[in-house]
Amino acid sequence: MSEAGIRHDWTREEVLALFDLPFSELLWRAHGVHRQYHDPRRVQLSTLLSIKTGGCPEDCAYCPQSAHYDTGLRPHKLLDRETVLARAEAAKAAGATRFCMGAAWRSPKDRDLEKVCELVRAVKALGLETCVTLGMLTGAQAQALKAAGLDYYNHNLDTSREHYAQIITTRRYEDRLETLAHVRAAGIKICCGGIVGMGESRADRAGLLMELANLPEHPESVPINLLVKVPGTPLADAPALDPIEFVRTIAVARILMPRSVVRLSAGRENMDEALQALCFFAGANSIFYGEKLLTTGNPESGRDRRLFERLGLLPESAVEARS
Ligand code: SAM
Ligand code: DTB
Ligand code: SF4
Repeated sequence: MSEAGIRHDWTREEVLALFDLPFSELLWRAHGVHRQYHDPRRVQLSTLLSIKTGGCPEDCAYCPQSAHYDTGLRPHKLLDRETVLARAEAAKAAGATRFCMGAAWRSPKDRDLEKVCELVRAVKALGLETCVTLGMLTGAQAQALKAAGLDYYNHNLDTSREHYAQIITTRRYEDRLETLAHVRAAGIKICCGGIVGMGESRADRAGLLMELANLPEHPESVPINLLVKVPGTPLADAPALDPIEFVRTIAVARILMPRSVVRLSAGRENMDEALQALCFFAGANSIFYGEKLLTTGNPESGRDRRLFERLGLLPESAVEARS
């Protein structure tokens, strides 16, 4: 069903025309959409934990966890329940409303999925929203996660259809879309976005956002990651993305997916606070919060809290997140 202002038929030309707008014009439009659909003062906070690290058989060129590259990462097997719960409690105490658990799998084995379902139940019982990212899922696996009470599944398209083969050769774009369809059919909310700064063109950035906006339903959560360049990965020396172009990407995502929560995701350690402020103005209303992403660094929580104070932003509280 379509709703006024919500479209699923964007062409790449239309999306590129938004990217091509004078910067202030683009920001003005994006902020207008943002105010129409969201309280511009509110920011949602998600904390990440890598529950299974490294040794992944996939060859994603950006990823420090791929077994194809030597990044000096210390791998570990699936963490136990106590360890995960302690981290979730700490995230809640620091003010996060959602706890996102990531595993470096191509797809989970059913035995592992059962263990993740237990983790989901336990984290949810703390009063946190739950999100997991485990790679490709079957329909039955998505239903099992739903039965465990999972709120969100993260599965990114990562880049445009055309650029995809430059980044990953061990799975297809269609595989990603199929998993997203299983997650949707199971009634789990979708967290799906991508990475910029991987040497892609503006047409690729437009292509990624077009694919996201033209999904049958917009993802509830859209993470926009700026590549974290990890030594040892093929993209370690990717050319830096112009920060203004990053803000444009956030603004276009906001215009294309008005109701979605757009997350200013990986890469904030390399952004100054004025740039982050511009991203919030352009329509970002969520961040990854806490000292670590999955394996790389993220700004310290106290610093983020001070930034919110300086900008007059209000983190969403746990009570609101559940209502
Ligand atoms: N293995 C699962 C998968 O790929 O679906 C889940 C974990 S994977 C690490 C989750 C997402 O993290 C990837 O889809 C990618 O968008 C993001 N990511 C990984 N490495 C990154 C990096 N160096 N910079 C920015 N984002 C990254
Ligand atoms: C997403 O879009 N970004 C997060 C989360 N979903 C799983 C991961 C970012 C990972 C950055 C590199 C690392 O820390 O390993
Ligand atoms: Fe594996 Fe996910 Fe990293 Fe790709 S992004 S190598 S699938 S952990």
